[in-house]
Amino acid sequence: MRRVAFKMKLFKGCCEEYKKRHDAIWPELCRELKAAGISDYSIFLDEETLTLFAVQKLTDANSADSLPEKEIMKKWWDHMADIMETKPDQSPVCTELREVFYLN
Ligand code: RM4
Repeated sequence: MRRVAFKMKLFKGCCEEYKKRHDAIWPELCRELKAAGISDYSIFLDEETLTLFAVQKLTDANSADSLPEKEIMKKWWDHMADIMETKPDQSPVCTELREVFYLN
């Protein structure tokens, strides 16, 4: 098991909408994320900079790399593309972050 963290960026004026959409996240998408070996997945928002900070656990045998090919994942990214920075394929612009401290 390893933990990864990354950041994404929200568009101005979309904080409440982002929270609302995640409060209503599709159960099928959650199942797909978990099946890919993701757990303990949190996304925090810095309302000052609109930076989304995500942290999650990945199993050693995770298949998170295959998520971009899943229909439900593509559908979710399309659904979110109007409120956050995305790449041409609609997936969010994600920047992986380096861990500099951990207290277990
Ligand atoms: C985010 C973004 C991520 C996804 C989560 C559930 O807004 O789309 O890629 O993993 O939602």
